[in-house]
Amino acid sequence: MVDQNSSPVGVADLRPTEEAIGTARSARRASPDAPLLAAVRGETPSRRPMWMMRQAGRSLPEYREIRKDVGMLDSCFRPDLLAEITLQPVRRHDADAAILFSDIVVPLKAAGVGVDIVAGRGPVLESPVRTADAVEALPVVDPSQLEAVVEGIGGILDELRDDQVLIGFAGAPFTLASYLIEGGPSKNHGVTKAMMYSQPQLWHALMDKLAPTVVRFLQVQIEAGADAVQLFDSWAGFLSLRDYREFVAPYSQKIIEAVRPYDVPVIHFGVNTGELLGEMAAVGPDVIGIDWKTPLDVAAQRVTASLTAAHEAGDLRVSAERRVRAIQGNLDPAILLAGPEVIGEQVRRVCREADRAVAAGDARGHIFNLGHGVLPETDPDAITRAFAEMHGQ
Ligand code: 1CP
Repeated sequence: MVDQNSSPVGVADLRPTEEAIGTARSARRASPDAPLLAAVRGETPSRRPMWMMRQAGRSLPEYREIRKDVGMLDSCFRPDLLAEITLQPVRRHDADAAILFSDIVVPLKAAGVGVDIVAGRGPVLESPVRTADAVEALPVVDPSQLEAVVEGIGGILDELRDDQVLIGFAGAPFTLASYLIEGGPSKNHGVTKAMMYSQPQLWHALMDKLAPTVVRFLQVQIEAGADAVQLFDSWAGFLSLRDYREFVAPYSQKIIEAVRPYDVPVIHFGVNTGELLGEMAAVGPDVIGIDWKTPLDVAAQRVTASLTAAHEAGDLRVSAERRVRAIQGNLDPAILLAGPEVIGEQVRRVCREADRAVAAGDARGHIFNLGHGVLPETDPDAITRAFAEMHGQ
């Protein structure tokens, strides 16, 4: 097996100081016994923790109301709005975690990159990044450019109960790079993959440039008090295992290593990643997020098998004691459109599959989530019912 530790990523100097680690520790407000944190440690939580990707946002009328006259990215730099929007679904559904209302392009915008979020479409770049000059010109975000996020997090922590955690997040290298290279949302990520294959040096230069921005965005959130972070490589599932391993994994690994000293759980998630789960686990997250296509017990078993094989083959990334992690997932978001009976049955099925994974020793705990984000047309009451159903078991 290739030694994955010799990658060229220069984020090592971004490892936090003792002072920064101390700042983060005293900023966190959640109790260590909060269900999500207990589940990650493999203890029995007071209830099974649950949150939903994209729980903040489009499905809620109170969100549409507050965002009426404010652009998406503008709202991410208004501390009052980002706090309020983050808290709306937590109040409404009694979620065990708040996910920071932000976007994966926020650190790029903060750093001065010309990017906007176009309604109904997603992030759109003023000029795509496709040349060595463009990569060279790409700024790395400075923490001082993210002060609005820090202030917003303060407002969130003031209101969360101590059994509720705040999850910060960042986009991971492939997903972020795809928006930069394509210039906007893409169906097949063709331009991105073509650059990877035909100009690998340029690809690696872009990854080297992006990784410190991702690390800093995560660090700012953790030092402001985030209790956990999720690294979203949403579109990594468009890659083959071989390409993921060569072009993406070393960077995700370095990013996770750079935030590891804070000792907050790191969740790693992508869509269509059935083939990549073992490799995504090998980059070092505490929790692996699973999309809705693979049953949780099957996914967890795959992760164990893959990590065991990697460890036995001498893969230095995988130590013996880091083999078993918590799993997060994985109700199909479309189930929330299917009526109360189906929601109830399917919530119970996902829990049974997670319990099988834990019983088999393939996971220490389970965080209930969707297999990707809430669909915008979802009835908020169906979401509340799913939370109540899950918590009521
Ligand atoms: O006007 C609006 O309401 C815009 C819709 C919207 C929202 C609510 C966008 C545009 N981003 C967000 C917030 C957001 N984005 C959050 C916080 C809210 C929450 O999760 O509850 C998070 C975690 C993200 C992260 C994000 N943005 C990802 C990774 C997660 C995922 O869903 O896979 C990705 C890929 C993006 C890009 C993006 N931003 C917005 C859209 C519509 C998209 C996807 C576009 C595409 O299909 O490529």
